[in-house]
Amino acid sequence: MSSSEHIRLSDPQADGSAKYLMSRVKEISKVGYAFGHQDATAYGMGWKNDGTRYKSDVNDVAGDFPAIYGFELGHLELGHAHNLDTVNFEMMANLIKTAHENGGIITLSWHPNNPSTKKSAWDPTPTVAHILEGGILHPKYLGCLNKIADFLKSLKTKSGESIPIVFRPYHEMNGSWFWWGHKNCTPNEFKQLWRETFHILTRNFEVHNLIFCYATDAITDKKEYLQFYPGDDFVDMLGIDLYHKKTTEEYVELLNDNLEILAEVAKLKNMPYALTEGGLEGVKIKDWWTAVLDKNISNKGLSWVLVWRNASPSHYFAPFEGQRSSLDFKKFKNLPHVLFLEEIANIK
Ligand code: BMA
Repeated sequence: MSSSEHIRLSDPQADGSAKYLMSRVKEISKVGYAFGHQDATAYGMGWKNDGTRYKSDVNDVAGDFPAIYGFELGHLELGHAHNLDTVNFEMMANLIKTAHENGGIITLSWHPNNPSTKKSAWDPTPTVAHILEGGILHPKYLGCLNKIADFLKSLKTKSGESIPIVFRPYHEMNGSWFWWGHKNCTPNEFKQLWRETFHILTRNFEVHNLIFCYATDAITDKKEYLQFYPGDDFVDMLGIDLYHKKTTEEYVELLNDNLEILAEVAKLKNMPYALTEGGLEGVKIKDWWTAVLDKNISNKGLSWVLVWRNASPSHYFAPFEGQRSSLDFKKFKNLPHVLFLEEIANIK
């Protein structure tokens, strides 16, 4: 059994819910690792939640829901009712509440539009310097964070307790596809962006239910992992996003090599860590879950692995009924060290 009494988070005013979540996250890796899915209950193959049901492709196949629930905040900063992947924010808040009340863990990513050009997060036009304190777009950025803060603070249980969140902003910054990424801003600008965002959320807007997670894309070494790291006072947890894009051999090497580096950094910092995004698009390999994924991540000390969203027949990462890896996914689910909702709910 864990105790959150001695947990310290980067936000000195972090509330009890965030501390308790941190103790659970640490506890998980002592037992195994948890399974997560992005937008698990928002939509899946051939269905979209209209707010009237609670369903997930993962549950349809494996007979249990994921332990970790990824949701995405992109376009909340614009005041839109739906995120960039057409998920309604009010419904998302309800799905978050249910997942939390069931004992699941919530992690939020954020693909904000480029504040300078108003185009997507993938518009690399340099903008970070403009949104920092003193920059021409700083007031606008404060407005964006105000909306994010309001949403985060609105996440409460039926009895009014705050719902803790693993917040994973500005991810994959070592790649250059996002406006906050490598080459589109300097490491110092990135670090400043992270620190200011941290202070604005926690001090100005008094958001205290967050665990801050720093997550890169695939790396070549420890130096690359830490190139944009804002400092131990601003981070609680570490992550890395690793997708199976090329051959199995290449992915096996990537998992082993990158997760070893991640574990080394995390152990030095005494932080929990996770494979914060991953998967094989279309899960084309029948026994991918046990033969590729579990085989290469089970002994790495991870708290979880989260596979990306089941968006469409050409963009999905978890099985659904009849999908070719379904049988293997059930085997994966039944492995004693692989934790789905029922098992994680018992980790107190
Ligand atoms: C990417 C893709 C996009 C999506 C984005 C944010 O990996 O899935 O289609 O908009 O994540 O969820």
